[in-house]
Amino acid sequence: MLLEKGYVVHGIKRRSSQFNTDRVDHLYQDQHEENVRFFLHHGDMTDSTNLIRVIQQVKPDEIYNLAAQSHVQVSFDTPEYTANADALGTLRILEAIRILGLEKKTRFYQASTSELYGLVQETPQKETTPFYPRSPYAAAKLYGYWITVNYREAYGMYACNGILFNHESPLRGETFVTRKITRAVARITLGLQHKLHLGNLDAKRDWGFAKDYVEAMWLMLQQDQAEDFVIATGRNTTVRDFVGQAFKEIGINIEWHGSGIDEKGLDRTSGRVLVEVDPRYFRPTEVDLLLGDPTKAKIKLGWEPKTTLPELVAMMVREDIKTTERDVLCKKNGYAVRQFNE
Ligand code: GDR
Repeated sequence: MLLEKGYVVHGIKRRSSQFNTDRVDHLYQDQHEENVRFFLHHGDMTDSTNLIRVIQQVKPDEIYNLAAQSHVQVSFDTPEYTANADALGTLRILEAIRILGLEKKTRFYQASTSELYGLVQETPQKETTPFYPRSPYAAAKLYGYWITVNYREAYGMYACNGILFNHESPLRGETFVTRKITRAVARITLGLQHKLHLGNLDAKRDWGFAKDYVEAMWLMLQQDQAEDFVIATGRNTTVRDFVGQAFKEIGINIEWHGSGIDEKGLDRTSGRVLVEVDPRYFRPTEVDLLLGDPTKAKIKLGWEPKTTLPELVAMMVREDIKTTERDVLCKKNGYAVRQFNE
């Protein structure tokens, strides 16, 4: 979106022994050509000196801090790393802006999250709803939220929080529930997978389309004054319903049988079991229900979501079928394809 708006964009990527840029490869520009507008620097949210150096080199007008260990369940396994990257990482960027004297130049966007609401205090959730984090991820993000507010108030920085509810797209990481489902639907229909194993089917999420949501992030940095905003659709759905909608895209009607860990989703026509519950995916503390109220964003930013959930599900299944067709071709010709479907 920023490239389309004519921005020069600098991103930070972590070093890995393999290429890890799949999701931005379509934006790649050969660095030897003229008028390159997209750059990637090696960096890490746990390394202050690195962040200071990159920000010193680039002197950005806007920083979007979307970097995080962002998987809620993984944060229970790696709580300290999550706190380091997500909480202290946010502080490191804010401090870098201050150390470099960029307080009046650089505007800062913090990717805050509906996970802050955690245990339900009020629905729908809005900017004034109290927070109650339910995971090491959410607790780390709580620090990120408040340190952003504090730097705005203490140093007059243009720093704001977008409290974004779940936002999905065909580029979503494969282990988040929506993409796990749409990818499984594609792989099941093309014969690369037999079943889909999921955790809590009753969880309700307010799912929107990431492409609509990035427009809101940008708008938040174009105002006269920095403020915090909830970005959501105002509608929610259970994981179970999402599964049903995704299978419908390939002409399968799912019928649910049993309850709790014995619940199963069957293909109504063939009777074949396609979905099973695996308690390994249950979280020690769960966020049962998220439903956002985006009224403030509508009034002050003129922002509204454009894409409905059925459109989003259809898009994700369609794209996963394309990728899976490529995998099927590879497999047929003796090349290895990715097996992980966790
Ligand atoms: P979430 O997204 O935790 O809301 O955080 P996720 O898609 O991981 O889970 C949504 C809900 O689905 C339930 N669930 C499962 N989740 C996963 N990942 N895998 C499963 O097999 C499964 N089965 C059921 C979960 O328990 C949960 O209730 C996302 C992340 O992108 C955060 O970084 C971001 O801050 C918030 O959205 C907004």
